[in-house]
Amino acid sequence: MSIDAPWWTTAVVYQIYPRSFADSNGDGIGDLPGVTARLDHLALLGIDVLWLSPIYPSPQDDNGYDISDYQDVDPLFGTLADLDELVAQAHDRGIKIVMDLVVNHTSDEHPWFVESRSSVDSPKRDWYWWRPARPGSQPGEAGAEPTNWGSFFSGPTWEYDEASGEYYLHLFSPKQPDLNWENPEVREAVYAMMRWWLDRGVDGFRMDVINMISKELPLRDGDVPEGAAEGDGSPSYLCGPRIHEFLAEMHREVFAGRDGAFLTVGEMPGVTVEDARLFTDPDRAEVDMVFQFEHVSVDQGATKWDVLPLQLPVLKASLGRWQEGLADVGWNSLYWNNHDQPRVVSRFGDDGEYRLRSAKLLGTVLHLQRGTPYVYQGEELGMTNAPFAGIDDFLDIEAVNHFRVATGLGADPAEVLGALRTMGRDNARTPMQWDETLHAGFTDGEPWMAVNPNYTEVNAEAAVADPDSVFHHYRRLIELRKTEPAVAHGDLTMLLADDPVVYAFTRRLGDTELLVVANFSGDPVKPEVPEYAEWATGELLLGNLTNGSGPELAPWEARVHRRKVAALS
Ligand code: TEU
Ligand code: CA
Repeated sequence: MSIDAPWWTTAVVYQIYPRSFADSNGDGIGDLPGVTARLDHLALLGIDVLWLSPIYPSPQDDNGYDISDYQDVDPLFGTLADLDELVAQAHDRGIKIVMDLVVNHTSDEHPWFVESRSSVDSPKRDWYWWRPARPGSQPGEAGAEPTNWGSFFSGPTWEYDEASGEYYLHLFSPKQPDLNWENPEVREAVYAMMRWWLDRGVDGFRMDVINMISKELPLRDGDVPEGAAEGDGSPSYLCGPRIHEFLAEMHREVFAGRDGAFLTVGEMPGVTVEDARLFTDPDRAEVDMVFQFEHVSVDQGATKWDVLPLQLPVLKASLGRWQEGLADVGWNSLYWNNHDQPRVVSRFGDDGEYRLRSAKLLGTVLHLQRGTPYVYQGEELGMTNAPFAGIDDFLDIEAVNHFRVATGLGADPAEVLGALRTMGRDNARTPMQWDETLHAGFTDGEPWMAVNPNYTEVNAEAAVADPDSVFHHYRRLIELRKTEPAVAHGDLTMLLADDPVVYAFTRRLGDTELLVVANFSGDPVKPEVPEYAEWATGELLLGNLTNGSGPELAPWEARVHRRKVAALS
């Protein structure tokens, strides 16, 4: 069957967080030669694209998401020559490279910001968001900030610059000032930089918080949620009035008319299905797909630190709505994990008795949906959250600041720590577990962050050697996307919406129908799927138990059945 669809509809992307992937020179920090040396692991897994988290020169306030030079490599990670070598070696294996594009903000040490800050008359003053103190207040005093917004990393979004008597905007850390995309010079500089990377041979971009680049003018106070110290500025900066215009312009200026097969994915906190249809409609030429956040918020309350138990029907309703919403227009990205999320086997699975089985189940449920799956380093091993003993074990700026501010306001330290252990980004950033030697084979030196002690059991060498491992299950899932067209291109129908433990859906393309059934519990269950007895005696395309059969699913069992049906005309 020949299907006319973009190349990335059958692709799988693997995300590398370079600092935690593989260290080649014993300084305890992962680097580019380390990645290159491990490409065969990725080739064996069968992935098509590698997304590299930022490797650019950076003061590392937010582990590289604070960039001080967009057109070089931080010595921590290597050199431009190392990057060229990685691109060449990846391309040799048929793997494309997607760079992280962090252009909502720069580092405060980027020459653009240094220049902007130098004087109110600087030609680059307007490249960032400078504002005077709130009328009637004393510049620099608490409450004098131009708006009442709280930042993602605690505290206000405004930093006072004594020299000029003005404030600059930073939605994230004070070392991450927001660029002013209203200024056409900013946009042109970013597009020129993107073209430079494409000319160098990279294959696309993952665009950091790209739906925050258009701010609604004038900047104004946000509502203050109950119990919060600061206002919610998000209505002013999420999917602002010019966001579609900017992304269409970017596409025109950077990609249009260029030969090659590229991938663009926009990270978009707070994006709705309706917005995503517009962003990913091929006729509008903005981005290929977006990262939405709804399904990774179903276990969170008013803030991400307000941890709620998973309600499977809520998760299914959310992912199901995205499947439906982007069925006829646009395209989904599919992910459980990235460098900002806790490990999914600990979050939605069982990282104890059923670690292997539930990790495979989660992979199955995700990869059998319609969209482009993303695998985050270590997910293919079933890596788990880490046993952080105390606050000193947390290194992420978000965690460190949250602990300081929350406990300063009187929160119980034990409770704050509990939330950090469950939701903290550090869980994703412990070193990749390669083998059972000291520090899991990640480094010959002292790792920048402690290795999860379970590495003696959970590691790549053991997983590759074991045909029943999570690794080989992911390898089969990735292969299935290429060999069974219904996986990439079939339509999707959710089943059993209200079932508290069974995740079930069908996929259909032509005369092929697939059924996915998965038991999200530690008890056996009979799925109430219509005609399941027949399905169960038919073809089992893939499962996470060697001998899965019969009308009942074992604890954390997942099955993919296939049957032939009358083709839809
Ligand atoms: O993250 C954006 C984001 O909004 C969040 O998911 C963020 O990670 C945080 O958890 C909010 O609670 C992107 C990057 O992925 C993240 O690593 C960066 O810290 C952030 O942007 C700033 O560049
Ligand atoms: Ca290193």
